[in-house]
Amino acid sequence: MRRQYPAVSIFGVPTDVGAGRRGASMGPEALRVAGLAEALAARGIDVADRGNVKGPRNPWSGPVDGYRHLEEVVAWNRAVLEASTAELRQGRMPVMLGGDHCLAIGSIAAVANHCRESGKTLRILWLDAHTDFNTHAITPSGNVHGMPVACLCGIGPSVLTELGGTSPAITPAQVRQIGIRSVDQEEKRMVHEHGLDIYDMRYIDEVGMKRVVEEALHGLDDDTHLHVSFDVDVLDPSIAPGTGTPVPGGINYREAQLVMEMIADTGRLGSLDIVEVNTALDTGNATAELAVDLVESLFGKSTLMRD
Ligand code: 5AB
Ligand code: MN
Ligand code: MN
Ligand code: MN
Repeated sequence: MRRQYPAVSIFGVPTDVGAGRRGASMGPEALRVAGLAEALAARGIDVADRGNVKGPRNPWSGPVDGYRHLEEVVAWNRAVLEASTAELRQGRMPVMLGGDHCLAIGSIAAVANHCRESGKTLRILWLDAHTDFNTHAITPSGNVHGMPVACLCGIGPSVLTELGGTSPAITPAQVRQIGIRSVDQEEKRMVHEHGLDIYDMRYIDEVGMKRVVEEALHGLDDDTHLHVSFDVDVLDPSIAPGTGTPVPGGINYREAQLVMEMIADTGRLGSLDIVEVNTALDTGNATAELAVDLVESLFGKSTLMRD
């Protein structure tokens, strides 16, 4: 039986101000060209493409006090927060197409507020090669796309930690990170100190993806809002080359599909980011096409169940 999904609202967030390489700003169009909206509509989902949220251009300047482009990152995230909040209030599912991963500060701040208002429990699945838990004091790059989880947990500049009004927006206990294989030296200390639940590649190798996802999804109930933040660099670069910070040793196609299928089975998906698609670095449009394929599984496509 086909599962019912809420109506989906797609937004492009063409930012690369949080990244260290240009080109993630082309991600939204790449995902559209790969047929994201059509794929969801073909699954019977009510889907509206709301176009792009607006933000400042990339000044391409260096870090100031440990942050690159902080003002621009804040402006983009205000727009994301506003767009997500409006859709959640209408009972729709916001799907944010990045763009670099800094946009998760706004998208998750909106979801966290929504959960507080509606009495739901928030669980965040962070699919990524990186933990994105840097601060201005320890970042090796100044790039804010390496900091969104810390900012959401209240560690960062007040313009970002207080973006949604409540700080911290979330607690580390709400987050599960899957596919991790690149954590900076000082960032390691941070994630241990804050008790992040990290399923790194070694753990995935040792126990298998099925058990990893079971553990990451443990404790979900009817009142859980599940937010998936899908950084395409979680995938192995051999299958997803179009991303700005590729790291070898990522999850393979079947592992990625299994994650998506198991999330679909929960029926609790409430919001989604698809980020870090960088078409300037891609082979054709392979990475966006793969992301769309995986999102179909996330929305219930399966081998044996009829649609
Ligand atoms: B992404 C790095 N840790 O902070 C840093 O792609 C990379 O959103 C961050 O996960 C990668 O610059 C950010 C070295
Ligand atoms: Mn990331
Ligand atoms: Mn990443
Ligand atoms: Mn990246």
